[in-house]
Amino acid sequence: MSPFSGVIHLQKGCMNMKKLFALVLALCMALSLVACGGSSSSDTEDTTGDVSTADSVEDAEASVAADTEGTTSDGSLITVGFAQVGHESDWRTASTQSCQDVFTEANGYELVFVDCDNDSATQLEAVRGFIQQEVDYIIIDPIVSTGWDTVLTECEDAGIPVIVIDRTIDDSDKYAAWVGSNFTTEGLAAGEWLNAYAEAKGIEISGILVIEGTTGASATLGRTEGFQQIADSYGWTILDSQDGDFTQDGGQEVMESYCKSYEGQFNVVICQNDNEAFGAMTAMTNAGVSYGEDGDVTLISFDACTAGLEYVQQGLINADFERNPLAAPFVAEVIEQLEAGETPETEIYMEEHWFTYDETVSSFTVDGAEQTVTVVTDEVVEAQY
Ligand code: GYE
Repeated sequence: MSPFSGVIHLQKGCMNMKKLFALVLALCMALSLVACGGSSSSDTEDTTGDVSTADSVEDAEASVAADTEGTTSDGSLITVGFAQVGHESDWRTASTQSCQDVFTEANGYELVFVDCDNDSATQLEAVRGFIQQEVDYIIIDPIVSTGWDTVLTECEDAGIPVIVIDRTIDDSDKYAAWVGSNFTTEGLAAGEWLNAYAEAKGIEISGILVIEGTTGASATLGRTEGFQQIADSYGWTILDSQDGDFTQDGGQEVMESYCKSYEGQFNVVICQNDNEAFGAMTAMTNAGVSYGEDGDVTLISFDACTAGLEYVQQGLINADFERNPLAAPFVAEVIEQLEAGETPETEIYMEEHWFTYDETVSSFTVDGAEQTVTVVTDEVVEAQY
């Protein structure tokens, strides 16, 4: 990754007429105040002061909240273009909401939001549209992990810093920072939890079916890779692994076909997000296959959104591996650092938790690192996104 913020600031200063005009206006106002004998402080706050790296969402949120009026030295709003993946899941809704809550006018931002409807061409178009609009910053949650270098070079040439959130870009380093978590770790955790759970319950894993997320998404690649590593190490059989596109309909469709093709051959289903799990549950119920705490199938999911955790609490999903969707406060902090001419961390990791319905497995290890498992209670559900 290339922290090219310094260069960008110079270029931004040269090219952004809107800001230049606002600066001239602010200077005139300041001069007229001095002429009247008043102080030079204004309603708008210069927020280009020191910003520390957030240790938690709360810290980052507090930092954003503290800067509620005008975040540039000239008092103009900071324009942020966000090329969002789409609206395919509960997780996605929470991610969008996080940006809409943080990048408000009250916080000194103008948000230009594009829902790319899970279409990579639309996402590239959205980014090019932001360049034309001369936004100040671009946020991308990349639908797929490749095909980015050309458009990111265009952003760099235009002097617009890009901040990548959640999914990763694997074929370009032309962005200022990435905020997210490690998908492979999520897959590894799911695998090691399953091993500990099967041992504790005396379950012999007969066959595993995986419902993958969108093909080419780093979320899919990492979760698949992590779980596969564990399956290989314990000699488990993965019978099939098909794309459910991170949607409820996709999960249901794939599970319906699995129930027909692999009848009686599987006792573990891995859904790479909660919405797929909801669809798979419907398909299994319709096919007379029981799942969860008292069922024949151990059902594992990822994301841990509120609805997912409710099913975990009821013992219908055995375990859920969280992905934190609340990246926006961290992104705001990155923007503040760039505004201040500082170089942000290039990789910012958010904390995540693993959830289950009872104490059967309260901890396990991944690559020697101790992992704790949270039992879902009403309070846990309520606190979730
Ligand atoms: O798991 C899924 C969403 O990129 C982590 O995308 C995200 C994934 C998430 O549609 O629900």
